[in-house]
Amino acid sequence: MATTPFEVCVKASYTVPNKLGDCPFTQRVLLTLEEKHLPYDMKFIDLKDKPEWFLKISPEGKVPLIKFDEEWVADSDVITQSLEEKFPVPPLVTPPEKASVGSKIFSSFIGFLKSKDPADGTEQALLSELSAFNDYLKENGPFINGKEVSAADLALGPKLYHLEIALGHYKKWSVPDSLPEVKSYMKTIFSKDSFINTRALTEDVVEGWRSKVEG
Ligand SMILES: N[C@@H](CCC(=O)N[C@@H](CS)C(=O)NCC(=O)O)C(=O)O
Repeated sequence: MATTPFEVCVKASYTVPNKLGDCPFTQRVLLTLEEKHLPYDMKFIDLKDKPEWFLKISPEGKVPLIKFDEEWVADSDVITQSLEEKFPVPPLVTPPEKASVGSKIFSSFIGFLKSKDPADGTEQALLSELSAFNDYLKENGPFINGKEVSAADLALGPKLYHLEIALGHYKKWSVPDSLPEVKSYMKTIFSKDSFINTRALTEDVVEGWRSKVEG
């Protein structure tokens, strides 16, 4: 068990100084640290005005970044896999055959969010991904790997949180009652302590998607 907190560069809030912002990839890393009971210190990065020191350690200028053995490591895929290798207990491994469950939901959400034409099929595309996920959860749930939360849930949960807030705000849309397994999955993930400790403010999620919707 590491006792020195991990340093993590995270997106800063747009609305409140020194507060965690609205990056689902950052939240995925923080959720992994929380679920593994590993301490961390957040360094808040203003992505609209990136400090020089951050650009030096982040070649792509992206968050999240974590410091492992004096070296900064980028990308939530790489970081969460390393955390699993370094700290295998409690295990969060999702079996490879289940790892991509729900993985098209985020891109179809963005397609629908950006769409200006209600008849272009983007809402239907999202509904079809959510419906497939609903069927999967009914058979295999409550989590992607069954009884216990695993890495795939920690990647998907923050994306569903963005979906709920952004579509609610910009499209007055919510997951339909005909998909009860998805609704209860979201409720369960969103109410975990690890999620509450690492979630973005609603205002930041709304602000974060504004340029995609209005741009
Ligand atoms: N593949 C990366 C994606 C990370 C990413 O796209 N982060 C966004 C914030 S959510 C970012 O830092 N964007 C740079 C910018 O906005 O300038 C990961 O999984 O960590």
